[in-house]
Amino acid sequence: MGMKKFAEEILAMVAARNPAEPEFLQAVHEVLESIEPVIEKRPEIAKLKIVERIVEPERQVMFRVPWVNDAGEVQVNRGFRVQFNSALGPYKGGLRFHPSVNLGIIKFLGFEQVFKNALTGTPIGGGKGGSDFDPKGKSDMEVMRFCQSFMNELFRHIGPDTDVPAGDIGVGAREIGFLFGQYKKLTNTFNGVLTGKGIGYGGSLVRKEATGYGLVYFTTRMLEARKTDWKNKTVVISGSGNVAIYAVEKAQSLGAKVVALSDSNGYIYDPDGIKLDTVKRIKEVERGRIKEYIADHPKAEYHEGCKGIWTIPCDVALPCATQNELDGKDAEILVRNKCIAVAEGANMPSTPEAVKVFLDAGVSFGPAKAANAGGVATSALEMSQNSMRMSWPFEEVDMRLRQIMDGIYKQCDQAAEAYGAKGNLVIGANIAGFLRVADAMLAQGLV
Ligand code: NDP
Ligand code: 2IT
Repeated sequence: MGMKKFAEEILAMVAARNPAEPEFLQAVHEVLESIEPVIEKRPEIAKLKIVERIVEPERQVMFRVPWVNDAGEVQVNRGFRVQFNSALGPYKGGLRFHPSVNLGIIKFLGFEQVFKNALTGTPIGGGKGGSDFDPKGKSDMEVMRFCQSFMNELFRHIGPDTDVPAGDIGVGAREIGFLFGQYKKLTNTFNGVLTGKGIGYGGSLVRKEATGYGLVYFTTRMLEARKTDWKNKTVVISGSGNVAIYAVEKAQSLGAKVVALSDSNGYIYDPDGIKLDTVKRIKEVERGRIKEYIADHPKAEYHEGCKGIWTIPCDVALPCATQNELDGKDAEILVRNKCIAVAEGANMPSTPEAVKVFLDAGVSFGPAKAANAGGVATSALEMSQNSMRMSWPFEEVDMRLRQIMDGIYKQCDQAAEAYGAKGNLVIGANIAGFLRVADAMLAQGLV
């Protein structure tokens, strides 16, 4: 059987078994395509059905989340936790609260998480969860009641040695705090069951900054491979949430000029460089909209609609908002504008067509499961500190984060070269991540 056929057959099987889950299929497709040469080299992988097993989550939980809004009305949302793979450690991955959440979205995120977590080299399996709850416009008390109800079911499925959730879109320090409080109340235990906790009650320094900082550390290696660095580079970053904000902070500290940010309504362009203090105030304190930036900085422009952000000429683009936010046409514009590097802070922000455009044009491309792994890697460091009942200083966690991102870059680069795809970090990340998980599954038998 030709290898192409092997991948195609598994993909057809996954499509038939998981109808109406386009994002999950998209994520599986990319990995299957990349690992074809591994399947050829390692016959035991096909024989023991490692790929067929890896595309099937170990466990999927869906549950009702009833809660009461400030008007006294009963609301009903749907909760999810997909425990995808525990070959390397307890399930680990974020919770996403966003109206677009459904099982297929959580499965794509969980699937990606398995390989991302493997790349970090830390002992964590992969999982993801969330809800179609929309925190936008809700009061703190509404968010708290929702989080408590969500945890009233989730608590029986998680634990510090079983499954350790964290944040993702719509889930930050506030939500983690409410979730942790309810978990503690229900189980009468104080442990590291969640990461991204507040610093005062078991959180790790640098976790808040980690995904954005890690993204920039990874991109630094990509730029180095082109014999250049961040100095005087014009950078476009989409989104204006946790990942985007700390990517801006680190890129600016290394001499880059970040000129744009966005949210789901539109984008801002500040040719003088984004003033991050303003963005932090609007987004972290006031929970406002990115267009409010213009009130403080009248020389900046606001444009309705978030797609136009990719038409701004830049040297480096960091998509940090959501899946499939950057398509083939956007990629062509970036290439035409002489963009030299794209690294994914969000999960799967580039469509397959966009990835192809970048790779064909020789743009350095850092795929999400490698480039944004700094967040979950630092979550693993939070778990270690919790287990030891210790906390490391900022500099120590930051140094470990930097080492982990360097290690991920090296693994991806080397795997790509070893399998005949020098410079292709997509193939490198998929192969390096897959091999770690596959070898652990082979060692552990049929479970
Ligand atoms: P936040 O909720 O803090 O911010 C999300 C940002 O993306 C907001 O600016 C939001 O705009 C925008 N956004 C979300 N959904 C959409 C959409 N459908 N269309 C346009 N814009 C959208 O989330 P994070 O910063 O934590 O997450 C951003 C991305 O990074 C996600 O893909 C997430 O999976 C990924 N990621 C996060 C990690 C983490 O540690 N937090 C780790 C690794 C990856 P608006 O406010 O208008 O909704
Ligand atoms: O996509 C991701 O890696 C995250 N949202 C972070 C997960 C985590 O467990 O820290």
